[in-house]
Parts: sequence; C-alpha cells; structure tokens
Amino acid sequence: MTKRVRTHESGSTLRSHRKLYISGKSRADTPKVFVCSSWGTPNMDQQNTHHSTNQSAEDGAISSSTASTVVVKAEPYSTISVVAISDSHSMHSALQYDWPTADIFVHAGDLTQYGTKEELQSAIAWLGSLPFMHKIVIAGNHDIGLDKTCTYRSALARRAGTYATPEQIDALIATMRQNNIVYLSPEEPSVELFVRECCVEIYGLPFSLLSIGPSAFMRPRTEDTWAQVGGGHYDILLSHAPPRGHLDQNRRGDHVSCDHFFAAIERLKPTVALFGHIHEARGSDTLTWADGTTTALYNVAIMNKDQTLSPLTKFDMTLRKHSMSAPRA
Ligand SMILES: [Mn+2]
Repeated sequence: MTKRVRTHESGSTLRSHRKLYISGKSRADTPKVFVCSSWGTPNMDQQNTHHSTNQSAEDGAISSSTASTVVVKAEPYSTISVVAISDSHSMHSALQYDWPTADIFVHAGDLTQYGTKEELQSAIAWLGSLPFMHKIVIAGNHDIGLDKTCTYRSALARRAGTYATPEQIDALIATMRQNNIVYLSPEEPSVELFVRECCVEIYGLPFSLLSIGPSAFMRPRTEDTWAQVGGGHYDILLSHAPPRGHLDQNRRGDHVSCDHFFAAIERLKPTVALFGHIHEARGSDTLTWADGTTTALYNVAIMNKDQTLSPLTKFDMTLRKHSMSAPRA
C-alpha cells in the first residue's frame, strides 16, 4: 500500500489530506476506461449488462473494431461495505464479535474510559489485530491521551495507567500508523481510500460539546468545530458527537449535541455520517435533501447503560467507480 500526502489550504491552516491505495495502485496508475452506454443509477440487474459486441465481458479487456465505440464494461458503480462502532471505552477485550467481512472499519471515538497511555496502547493493539484492510479512527472526549491541550485528569485513572506526555502522544499516533490505522484528527482530518475502484473520501473530527467529565477535544457550543471542513465532497463524515436534533437525545429526551456538525452535514450532504458519544441514542436515520439525495445517519455507540454491548453496525455504500471516465458524446 502506498500513501500519498498532499497539503491544501483550509481557512488559514494547512491540513494534510492522505490518499491510500490498495495493492499499491495509485490513482495515476489506474487505467482509464471508457463507457459508451448511458450512466444509469445503480441497478444490480444492469450491472452484468455489457454493451460491447465482441469483447470478453469477464476479463474487461478492451475489444472494439473502431476507436469511437470502445467499451470495457458498463458497471460504473461498486458497492463497498463498512463496519462501524464507537464508545468501546476500554472494553474492547470483551467484544466477542464474529467480525463480518467488510472493506472499511470505523471507530468513532472513545476508545478508552480514562484516556491513559496504557489504555490507548491496549486499544491500538486491538485495533491493529482487527481483520479489515482499512481502519479509520477518531478520538472521543474520553481519549485524553490523544489531546495535547487537554488538562483534565481523572482521579480514577490511576487504576488504568498514567497520562501521556506530548511526546508520548506523538508516539501513540505513530503506533497507530505502524498498525495500519488511519487516525483522523484536527491536524489530519481527511483521507481518500481506494476500494473496489472507488475513491472513498472520508473526513473526521473528534469534537464534542463541552460538559463535565473527561473533556478531550471538547468545545463550547458557540465554537464552530466544523468550519475547517470548508466545501468539497465527502462520502463519509465522521464525528464523535452526533448532529444536533438527530440521534442525540439523552435519557431526559433533550437533544444535546452539535449544531455545527449538523450544519456541515446539511452543507456537504455526505452519503453517510457516522458518530457516537450519546450512547442511549444509538440507531440510524435518513435525511432526504431537496434535490432528492440522501444522507444516512448512524449513531454507532456500542456501550449500554448496564455495561452490556450492542451489536456492531454494518452497512453498504454504492459509489461511482473512480476509474470510469465521463461518457463520450
Ligand atoms: Mn464520548
């Protein structure tokens, strides 16, 4: 796998934007193919329809007698699968999931309970052992040992280790990289994954609203934590806290989450938005926009009030293949 880094300006701050490719195949290496048929919506009945008269449909080889009717295959979409959880709170050794096959695994924050270095080391080792090609992780408000600015210290943390120094935080993040874990943070919030000829664009931030208790990456309601995302297209937006008004009700029934995350979803209209944090609001919902497109929302928190664990969330996404060129006139 190769990893490319490009920087681009977002507001006044340079943010790195990572590109990951499977099988060492870069975007530039991906051969261009041309489709002469119409580009309909994803339809399994159509996916095996080939519009070439004299090609081997299976091998995808170009076979045509005239340059103007070159056809490879009429499958402009692929379906990729995602498994997502959040809020494992150092209970990962208790997760007895029979992990399903999936292209991408996402953890939406709160890997730990107290955020100590030792808890994070354990969680990273567990993440590294999971059987997924791509693993995407953000921190949550409990993950103090990933936030150099957080001064909160739990009196109970001594049971779980010691808090990381800034240098040790860098080492923890380096360990994630060594374990093939993509850690999205305010400094490196986005990644492009190439899966089944699709480019999956993901943007993730760890923020939640300031409140009592473990307060890593917490911000006041007045701060627009999603201002840095700017414009652009993302298939998945990833946040520790939910968007306000959706899958964010606490036990009293109050909507307790982030206006700015909802505004970012409304602005960017991602295919999927993933989050956790409000454990009791676990579930899924769909937003339908005025143009008919939709955003699927998933609160993937797995920790229940009685410390039992919920099933993991798995879903498919149908995305346009990146390697397809626009149809010729
Ligand atoms: Mn949380």
